[in-house]
Amino acid sequence: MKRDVSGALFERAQRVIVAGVNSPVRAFRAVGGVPPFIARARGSRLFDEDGNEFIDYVGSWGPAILGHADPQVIAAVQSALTNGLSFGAPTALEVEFAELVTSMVPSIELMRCVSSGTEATMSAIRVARGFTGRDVLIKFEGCYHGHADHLLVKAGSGAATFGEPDSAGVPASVARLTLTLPYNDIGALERAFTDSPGVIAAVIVEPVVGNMGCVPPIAGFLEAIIALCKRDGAVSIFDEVMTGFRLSRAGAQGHYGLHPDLTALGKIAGGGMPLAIYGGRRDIMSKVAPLGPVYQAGTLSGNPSAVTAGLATLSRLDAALYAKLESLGARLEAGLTEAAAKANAELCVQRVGSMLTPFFTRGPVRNWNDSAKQDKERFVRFHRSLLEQGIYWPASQYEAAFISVAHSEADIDRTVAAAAEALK
Ligand code: KE4
Repeated sequence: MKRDVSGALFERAQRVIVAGVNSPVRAFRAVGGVPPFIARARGSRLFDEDGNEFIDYVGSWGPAILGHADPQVIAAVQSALTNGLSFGAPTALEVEFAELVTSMVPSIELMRCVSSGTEATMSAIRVARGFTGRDVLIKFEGCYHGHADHLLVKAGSGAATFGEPDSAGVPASVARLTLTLPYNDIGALERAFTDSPGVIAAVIVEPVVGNMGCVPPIAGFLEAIIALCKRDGAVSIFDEVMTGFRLSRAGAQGHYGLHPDLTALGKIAGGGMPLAIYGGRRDIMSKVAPLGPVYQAGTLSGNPSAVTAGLATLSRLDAALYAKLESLGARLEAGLTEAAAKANAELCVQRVGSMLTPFFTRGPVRNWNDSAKQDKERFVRFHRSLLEQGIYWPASQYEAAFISVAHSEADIDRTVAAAAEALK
């Protein structure tokens, strides 16, 4: 596959942009090689600067649920742009958008728009701390919630000790306020509340994890988070930046029939434009300035073109779309599983709806320790072979792949055939 133009661009990029990319995973460090520089995208396809065409399973890391450059979304945004890019003032569009989001996700009574998933989770945690007057945060190993300091924390050396920084630049004093527990470990969560009653401000969780690969919750895990928070007066926060609108019109909470206290949304919410949301219980969100003492602000929050892209995207999410995504997801899962069996390859495919991950390890994968056992080299060979065959797969074994409603059964079947070749 010709990669000259991308190679030259990568050289230039690395001289002026950190590692040549504006977000680390794009640098292909986990899989090696030159990342294709994408020129344009349409439907299920990406086209790079060398003219190569790919079937895309990254979907901009989740937003492209309708497929790329959906004509209706593009037309709506083009029209909005002619009215001006940003006013820094309230608009009717934001009201329409917030009314749509709160009608789709019933646990959200009051919300705020921000510009990234990081801002959404960071703000949700701040309002939970302001509402409870408490400082301690619980998160789970393998879950990623954006790059705010208190979320770049790994489990401390002892089981119950508080966190240690998981990135340079994060003060130890900040990390110590974050307790990191194993995902899907109800007992560890119960013990955390028993050992530290009345000090936990919030528990934040990816209700279906995408950031250690696709790891679903075991029965009772999400319910335990909500119940234990309620009992102790802590705030339950579902980080649905990835799962929101992906798994149902009400995200994972709709899929599982649950009501967290607060929710963070992003990615699909803006249809690929910089737009994210945090919101939930009215009594909690009423603490946010200027109603209450918890400050949060943003120059471009809720800007008209991003909100227009969000409205045009969310308004298309109906039962028929989710039925098609489920059918395509099941077809890909079955095809990958069958290809692995024929190749006698140890592969565990985990999927919820249109997000899935093939784990090169014996399953099931229930938590970070399980996911970390993956055969990394096997994944690297798999990824490289798929790319050479025109399949653009997430460049890390710790990511979820996404299917859009623009994917066809022929796309899926071609991907399965490429995977069978990649597994040889
Ligand atoms: P952003 O700040 O990147 O918009 O959102 C952060 C975030 C928060 N919560 C969850 C569950 C997320 O998955 C993310 C971001 N996801 C990654 C991919 N796993 C974005 C890709 C990237 O970092 O370049």
